[in-house]
Amino acid sequence: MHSMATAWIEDIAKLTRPDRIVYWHGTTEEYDSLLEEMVHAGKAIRLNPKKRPNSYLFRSDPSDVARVENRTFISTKNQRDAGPTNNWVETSELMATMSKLYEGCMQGRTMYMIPFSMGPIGSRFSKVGIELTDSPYVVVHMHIMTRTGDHVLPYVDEHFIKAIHSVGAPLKPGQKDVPWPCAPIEEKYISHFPEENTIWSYGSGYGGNALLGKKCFALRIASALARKEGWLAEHMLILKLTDPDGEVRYVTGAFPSACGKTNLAMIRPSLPGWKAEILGDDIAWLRMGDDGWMHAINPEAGFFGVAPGTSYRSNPNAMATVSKDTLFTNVALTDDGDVWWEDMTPTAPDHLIDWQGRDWTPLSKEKAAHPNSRFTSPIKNNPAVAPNFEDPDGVPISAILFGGRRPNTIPLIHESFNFQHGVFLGSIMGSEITKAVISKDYGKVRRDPFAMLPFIGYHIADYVSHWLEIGEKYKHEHLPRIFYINWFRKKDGKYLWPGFSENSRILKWILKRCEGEKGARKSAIGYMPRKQDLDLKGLSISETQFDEMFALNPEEWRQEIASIEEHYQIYGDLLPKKLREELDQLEARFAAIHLTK
Ligand code: O2Y
Ligand code: MN
Repeated sequence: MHSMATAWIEDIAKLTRPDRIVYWHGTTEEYDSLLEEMVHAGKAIRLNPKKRPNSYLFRSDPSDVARVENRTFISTKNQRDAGPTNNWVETSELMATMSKLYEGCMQGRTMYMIPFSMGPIGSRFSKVGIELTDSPYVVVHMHIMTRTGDHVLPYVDEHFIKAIHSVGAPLKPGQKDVPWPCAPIEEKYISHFPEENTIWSYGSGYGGNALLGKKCFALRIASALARKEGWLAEHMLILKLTDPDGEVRYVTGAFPSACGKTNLAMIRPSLPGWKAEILGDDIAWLRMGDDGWMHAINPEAGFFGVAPGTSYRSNPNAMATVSKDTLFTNVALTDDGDVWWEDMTPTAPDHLIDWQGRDWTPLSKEKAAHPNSRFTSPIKNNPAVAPNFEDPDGVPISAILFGGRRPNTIPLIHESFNFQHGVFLGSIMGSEITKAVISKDYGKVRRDPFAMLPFIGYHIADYVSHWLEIGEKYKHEHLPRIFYINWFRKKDGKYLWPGFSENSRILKWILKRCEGEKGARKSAIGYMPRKQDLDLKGLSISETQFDEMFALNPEEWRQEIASIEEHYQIYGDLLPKKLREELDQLEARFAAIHLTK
């Protein structure tokens, strides 16, 4: 162990005062026995091994069910460096507040020391960290989501990421523990110190708040590191596509939530002869390779996927992945010891135990599984995992896909004019605010630039500038082409595009464009396919339907430009000039169409 790591662990142990410290070596035996311990302690339920081998169910406290953005902080010395999209507290002030909370916070508990690698161990792309946590739930999840254990230790040097996590619920001598200890909302802190390579999390045991390798490290801290070191840490899937001639290409894609990102990452193409394999469903680290291509790795080793909505129809590969070796959180339990969630099957079972441990029938008013209930499975269990998933050099990226859920305005697919215009498309990404969210903003667009709004670990203006600088620096290299997708355009309340496995037809067009094939017309917003450019064989898409999917309605675009203008206000004076130029040019192109009419 590096001496800096030893000293740090000793300091944190002195501060938090756990009853014992356990070093996680990363073996299957430890994993099995920790789960056994949790089952005995009433913190986990072993599922029926005949139905779901080597799988467990956890139920969280009802108050601790998701990431807590209003309790998530980017702490820097100067507020300017965190920017307008992050909650900021000055470094020494936040450290003082949290040190007070950490004092004795692990009393009565075990502190686990988990060395972990984000990315294949030893790859030049990868980064290592150590998470100290008093949650056995976190330990078994980190075991799946990252590469953990002794084999990481040789790579721990002075640059390791220091990640501390406590559920914030010390136990007095003799005090009985609860199944899911956590602290009240106002005491939760998910704090990031990008200038110190440090994450301090307190009070929540759930997902992104507690599995610190994921959003905290691989996105927020890594995005700040990436800026310093000249690469990109992005909220993107990585997909490998092989055409019928055996030609292999890779794409990455960033989408706001509820846009089918996991389904696309696990697509089964409808086009004959095409194969899709998955490298990642959530996070990609991208950097230029020596071959002049931008390469991507997935820093994670597991999926932490949303369960509700996942079914053999929507995502058969996900269903196969979770058929064994899976940890479930907040889904329902069936009478035969298996799991269930909304839309897993066309009809619900007659009786379940819901995510809060209560009897449930189809007549119950509440959902059986929490809407943010999760499955945690190793990526290698996905039947379509790419065999080169562990390649330490990553994979060369042909295209970057951006997108959003928009019932109007945005066509099914368009390609940016160039990389800079592609960065503009990333900066204006967003989805329509739906009825599901009761809000005065219903029908407006919620912008989520690069799907990174909650995950940029520094000033958003510096983030988009960094993208633009990458474009400038590597303009003579093989930069990925950038596309914008909207699977969700509607007419009379009905989706115009069938989606799911038919999306392979759009992927085919994207790859043809990357190969330099013409197959497109220039429009005011970018390049779009004509009907003859898309492989629509076997689909019945009428001329009218096609035109509706690609229509650019001038009035909708007038509103869109105004809405982008409004969104750009968050940058204040710091909006990069190149983005302003792109918006002005977009407006001018629509004005020119108007004049020619
Ligand atoms: O609520 C949580 O803690 C999970 S959030 C999450 C999990 C997996 C992948 N992406 C996300 C996200 O919020 O983007
Ligand atoms: Mn995500």
